[in-house]
Amino acid sequence: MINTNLIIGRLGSGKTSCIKHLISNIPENEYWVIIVNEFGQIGIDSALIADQQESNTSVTEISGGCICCAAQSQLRVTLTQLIRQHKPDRIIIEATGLGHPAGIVDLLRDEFLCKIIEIDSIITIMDISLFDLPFNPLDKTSLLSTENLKQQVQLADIIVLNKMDLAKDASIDHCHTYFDTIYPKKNQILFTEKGIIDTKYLTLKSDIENKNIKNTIQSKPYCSHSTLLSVNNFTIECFSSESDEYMSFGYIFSDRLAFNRKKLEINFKQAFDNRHFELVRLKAIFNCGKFWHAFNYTVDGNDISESFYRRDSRIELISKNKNLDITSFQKLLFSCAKDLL
Ligand SMILES: Nc1nc2c(ncn2[C@@H]2O[C@H](COP(=O)(O)OP(=O)(O)OP(=O)(O)O)[C@@H](O)[C@H]2O)c(=O)[nH]1
Ligand SMILES: [Mg+2]
Ligand SMILES: [Zn+2]
Repeated sequence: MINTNLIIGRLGSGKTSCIKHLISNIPENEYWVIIVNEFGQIGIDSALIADQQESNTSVTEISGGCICCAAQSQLRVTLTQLIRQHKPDRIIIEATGLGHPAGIVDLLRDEFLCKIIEIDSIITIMDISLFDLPFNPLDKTSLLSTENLKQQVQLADIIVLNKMDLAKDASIDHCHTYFDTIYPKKNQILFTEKGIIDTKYLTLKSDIENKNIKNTIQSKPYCSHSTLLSVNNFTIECFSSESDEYMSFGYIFSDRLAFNRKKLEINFKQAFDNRHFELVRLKAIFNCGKFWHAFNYTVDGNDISESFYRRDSRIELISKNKNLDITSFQKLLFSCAKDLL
């Protein structure tokens, strides 16, 4: 049986940051397998994690929909192959923030996977800003009232309240008041920055057997398209997909194309400010000439860091506007590489 942790949480809450920290503190003599599930088809997180990959970890990506529905059979095959190949001491699965966490737990406990997977602590990472205002159970518009967040809280053995550097004074009090109403009580509630938690929390046994949580979220079929564009002799792969209330789209460019970092920043900011785009997430890695940069944008902040992944430039965006005209974003993006003009 392989000890397995599931890390869940909303889009951009800090799941990948947490995993990056955990693998830099992997106990000696252990080998870990990390599986990152991404909603879009391109996948950026596994490249970011692989950036600092240690020799005692392997990172695999399952992109293109939630692993409990669209990518279910892929999860079974991937898990079996990785276990056979690496005989890992631990598997950590990062679920997509747009998936169905209870469905993933059901899948890990199905008659086939329950024979090889032992579920250790399920960790839910939440933005502390969810508690900027006190939670009012009558307020149906509150994010905490959504089925997805309720599921994430119910499933968790450990709650990680992340982005404490952005916390308002009252947030911690509101948060304790909220968790006092949750039964059964959580094993641990941790307050963090950058999702930094001790690896000891991974080894706690999950209480999931004692919970009867059924996935009540109906998923719509996941449909995706990919095309190849040729611009000035450069081939560009374009992807788009949609499911439930989100759509994602993105591009992969040749490593030979250089982009202007300043222009990218200006255009990304403009796109986030543009109401029509309704962007909720942007992740990218770009060849910016001398350096390669990783761009990581959420609705409440962004950061840009140097990237050691240099195989190609890639970008993935998630929008709430399913009628979004992607070509207007595409124009902005292509204008950042002089060889595409
Ligand atoms: N200010 C602040 N930013 C943070 C913190 N933790 C993570 N971030 C930033 O939040 C953004 C999203 O972090 P990720 O770790 O990629 O979040 P994620 O949950 O893996 O995102 P998805 O996989 O897209 O759902 C990045 O720009 C991080 O640098 C924190 O404690 N404080
Ligand atoms: Mg992530
Ligand atoms: Zn699903």
